[in-house]
Amino acid sequence: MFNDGRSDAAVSAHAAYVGMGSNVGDRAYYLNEAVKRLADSSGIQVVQASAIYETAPVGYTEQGPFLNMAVRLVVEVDPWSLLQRLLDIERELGRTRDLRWGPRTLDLDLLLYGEREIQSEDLELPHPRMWERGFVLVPLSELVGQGDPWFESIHQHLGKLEGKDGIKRWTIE
Ligand code: PH2
Ligand code: MG
Ligand code: MG
Repeated sequence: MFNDGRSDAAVSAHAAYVGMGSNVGDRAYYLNEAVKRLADSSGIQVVQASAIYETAPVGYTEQGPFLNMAVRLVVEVDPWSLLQRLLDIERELGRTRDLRWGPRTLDLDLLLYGEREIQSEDLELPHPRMWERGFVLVPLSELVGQGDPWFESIHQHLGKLEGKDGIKRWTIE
């Protein structure tokens, strides 16, 4: 059968990491609900979740603080199907796209998928902006162990980051 690499016809299990953020409404509800919906998705297992962090907005700063976290998945779907599932969950939970980098109920970013490096119109892996973002790397570093192919890069970039002080462990108010 013709396989363009996007079909999940013969996809085996891969580790994948998703960064999550919310800064509108009941932020913790959106994050928890997203984890549940991911876990309920076929071909997707949630194997570990980081702590939740409260983080100062980066980029467009005239908006409220975010809650950010990351999850480690084992998936048997291809990267594009996983991305589509993330976009569907964002939409199910009320995400609208008004302003790039603006306030959002829920943002789910596919960060890493196995060792894959992909540059396509709809998907770039690793996520192109993750290396400069403490709100991504701090939770991600909880999940990526020493044997992981991305461990060194994550820790190198974390070491260079300024502004990690805008990132605080969050507990229920
Ligand atoms: N997401 C953005 C832009 N800025 N800042 C924080 N602290 N957390 C985010 O998740 C975030 C952001 C675009 O996706
Ligand atoms: Mg994002
Ligand atoms: Mg996004």
